[in-house]
Amino acid sequence: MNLMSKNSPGVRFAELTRETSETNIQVVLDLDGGSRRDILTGIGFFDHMLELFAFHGQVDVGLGAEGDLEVDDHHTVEDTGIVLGKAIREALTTGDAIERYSSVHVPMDDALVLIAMDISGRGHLSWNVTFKRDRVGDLATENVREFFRALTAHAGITLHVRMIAGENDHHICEAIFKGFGRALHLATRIAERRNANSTKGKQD
Ligand SMILES: [Mn+2]
Repeated sequence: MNLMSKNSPGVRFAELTRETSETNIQVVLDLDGGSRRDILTGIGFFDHMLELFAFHGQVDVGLGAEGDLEVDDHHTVEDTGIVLGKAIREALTTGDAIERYSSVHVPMDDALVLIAMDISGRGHLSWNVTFKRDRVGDLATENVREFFRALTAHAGITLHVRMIAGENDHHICEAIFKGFGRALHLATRIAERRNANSTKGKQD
């Protein structure tokens, strides 16, 4: 699953493996990639969502997860969030000042969501989304929140996800994952202005 060359200077890149009794997950991430993706979690709809995140986030992602799906999808989805969150935090350790803040409104047919983020170093998720169904494909809709809760906690991102409209759960999920990708892309751009994101002159 080696998608890109490692140790190139200035590349905002991370490669992580996390193994527990419940899951075994590997991630490679390049924040300045070109949307190359190699994603397999064993949960088809979740793969579809992670593909949309990578495409709209303009990041290269290699992700393989083997989880205890015989139990259910919870551990695999949550632990994928943990590892992806850690990879985002690690890829941002080049010390470059970044824009840090971003917000996007993303429509997907009937669905419309607001995604607002602050790469503050503090993990926080504010979630205002209601689904109609318990599952979309083989992904439990309750675990979409668990994914973002785990990711934001380990990435150190403050994230607000607000569903403004939406009838179809597939569309709502697409709007959320596309929106998260687009917001992450904007917030991780190198800042024009030095000390761009805090009056404290450092990440506060
Ligand atoms: Mn779709």
